[in-house]
Amino acid sequence: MTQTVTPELRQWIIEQSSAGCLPEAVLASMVQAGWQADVAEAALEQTLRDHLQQLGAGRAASPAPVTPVRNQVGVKVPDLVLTGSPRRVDAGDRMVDVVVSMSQPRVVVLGGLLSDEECDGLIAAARPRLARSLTVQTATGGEEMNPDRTSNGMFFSRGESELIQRIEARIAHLVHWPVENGEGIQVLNYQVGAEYKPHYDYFDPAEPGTPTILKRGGQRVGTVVMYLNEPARGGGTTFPDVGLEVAPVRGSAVFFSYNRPQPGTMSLHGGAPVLEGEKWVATKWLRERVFE
Ligand code: PD2
Ligand code: ZN
Repeated sequence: MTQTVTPELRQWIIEQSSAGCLPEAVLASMVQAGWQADVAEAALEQTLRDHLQQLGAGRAASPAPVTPVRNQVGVKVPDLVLTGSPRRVDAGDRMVDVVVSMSQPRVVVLGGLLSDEECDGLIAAARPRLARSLTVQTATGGEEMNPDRTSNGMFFSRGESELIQRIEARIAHLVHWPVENGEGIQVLNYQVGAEYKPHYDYFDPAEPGTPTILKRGGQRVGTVVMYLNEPARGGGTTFPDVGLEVAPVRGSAVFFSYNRPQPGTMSLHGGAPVLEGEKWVATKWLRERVFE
């Protein structure tokens, strides 16, 4: 049976949201009241979008919608819910600090995502498995040694240990994205002089190998780079389009998302050369769909 979205329902959605109810809570109430989840979600998104547009008619800029946004082909992207500008957000098993939040590009810097023990545990488990980093070669769909990336790295399998499971569950909770849509966590080690030149994490749609890569989980739509130690100088994560550099602070992380595989997302980013000391990071890439 098709359910029709009535003006009364739209009014109710606006009232709940204006009273400070999070979109997730409004959605849950609608489903509990008998609305089909997909109908309820579409009604919620459309109503809030229309409402924001009306509110924004006389204003300079309206706030970005807090429900996961969809791109032009209907793809949702991972995101944190930062309605009301909270200082800290719930990551399931711990609270995490919101240090910086930027909408374009979508970038959120998080403090205290990992404990010191978790950082050390990741480094210890990764160290014996390090090899010179490869990158996915979009020309063929294979992997290649990339001179733009002079770090050593390794991949954990998803869920391969209790520590990995715990971190994956925390990220999934934080950015509202299923664990199953994540690639295995990658750990990178940069020595002095090593860097990762600016690049996009999504796969270039113009490259011939991209369709093959996309068969497994679709596009990358978000990235979490977690800092496991602190180089004495250098090694920040840069976003050249907006002149932003995120300092590698142990236990903190930078999350960024890109709702379409295009430079217009301004998600160009790089790992600046390490000038003193060494740098350890763990990267989690998030895909559109289940990544088997
Ligand atoms: O290590 C970094 O700061 C960094 C920079 C850019 C990591 C990545 N990209 C990545 O793993 O994609
Ligand atoms: Zn990257």
